[in-house]
Amino acid sequence: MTQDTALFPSRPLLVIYAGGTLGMRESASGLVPGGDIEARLARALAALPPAHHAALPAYEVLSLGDPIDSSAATPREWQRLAGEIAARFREHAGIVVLHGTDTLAWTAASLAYQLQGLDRPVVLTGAMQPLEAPGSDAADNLALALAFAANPALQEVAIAFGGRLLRGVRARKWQTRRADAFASPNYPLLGERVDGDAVLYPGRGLAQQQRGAPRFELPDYAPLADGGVARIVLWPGIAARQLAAWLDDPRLKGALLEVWGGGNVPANRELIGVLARASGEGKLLAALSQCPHGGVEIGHYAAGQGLAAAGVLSADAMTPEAALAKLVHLLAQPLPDEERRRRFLTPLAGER
Ligand code: ASN
Repeated sequence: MTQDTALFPSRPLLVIYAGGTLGMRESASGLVPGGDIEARLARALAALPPAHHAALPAYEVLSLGDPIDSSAATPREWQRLAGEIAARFREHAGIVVLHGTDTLAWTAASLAYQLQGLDRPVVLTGAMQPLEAPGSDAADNLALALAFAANPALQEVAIAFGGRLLRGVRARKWQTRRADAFASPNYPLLGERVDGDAVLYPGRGLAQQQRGAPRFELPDYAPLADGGVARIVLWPGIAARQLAAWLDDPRLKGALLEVWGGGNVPANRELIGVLARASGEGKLLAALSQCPHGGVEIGHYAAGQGLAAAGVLSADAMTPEAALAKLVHLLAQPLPDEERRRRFLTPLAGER
C-alpha cells in the first residue's frame, strides 16, 4: 500500500454538485436547478433516521458554476467534471457527483474513460424528486452514495441509485418515474443496500480486475462536442441517402450504429457503400445491437458481412452511452487509426 492510499481514508469526501432534479426547485415554468446546495443537503441528511445520519462520513461541497438540467450536458461538461475530479481527488477519500438522471449514465461512462486506473471511489447519484419534495428519494440516494464513496475497496466510477450500486460504464437510465431508475443490463450490480448497510459484492469491482494506479487521460473534447460523433439507430426501410446525410458530413469523425440482433444490417450494396466510404475517410464506426441484452458478433450471419467489409467495429455488449462516450474519448486523442481501433476493442474501464 502506498503512503497515499494508507492516508486517504481519513480525508473528507468531496461532493460535487453539477445539477439535476435532486437540487431543483419549483418555478413558474416547472422545476429548475436551485442553489444554496450545501445547507439544503445538510438539512435533508439531518432528517434521516438518527442512526443513519450519525454513520455518515464527513464531506465538503463544491458547486460547479451554474447547476444544469443534465439534458443540457455535452462532452464539454464531461471533460470539465473529469478535470475538477483529477485536480482535487488526492485531497479526498472519495468523490460524490450530484448529477441529473437524464444523462447521468453518459457522464459516468465518460468519467470512467477519463479517470482510468482510479484508486478510490467516484460515485454519481441524483434523484427522481427534489430534496424538499415529500417522500423524495434524494436524501436516501445521497446517503448511499456517501457510504459507498467512503469505502476504499471501491476503485472505479459507479452510480448509487435506488438502493443499488452499478458500474458507471455499464449503466443506463431505465425508468422515467420509478425510484430504481437505473439498470445494468449486461453486468451484475457492484453493491446494494442490505439491512441499512452499503455492501460491496466481492470480486465484481475493477480493483480486482485491473489493479488501480491513476493513469488519467484528459483530452480536449471541445472539437467533438458539437456533433463530432453521431448515434444512428437503423430502422427497416432506412435508405442509403439517409445514412449518407449523417456519414458524409465532413464534421463527423465517428458514429455508433445501432443495428439488428447479433449484428445485422440490410444486405443493400448502396448502404454498405456509404459505410465503407465513411470508414475509408478515417471515420471511426462501431456497431451495437438494438437488443438491450447480449452482444454483437459481426459476420455471424451473411447479413452482417457488410459491416465487417466496411470496417465497422463491434461494440459487443456495451451500452450505447459507453460506446458513444468511448468513441468521443478515443477520437479526442492524437492516436493513429489502428491504435484507436485496437483500444475500442479492448476493455479500458470494464465497459466490455
Ligand atoms: N431532467 C432531470 C435531469 O436530468 C432529471 C432528473 O435529474 N431526475 O437533470
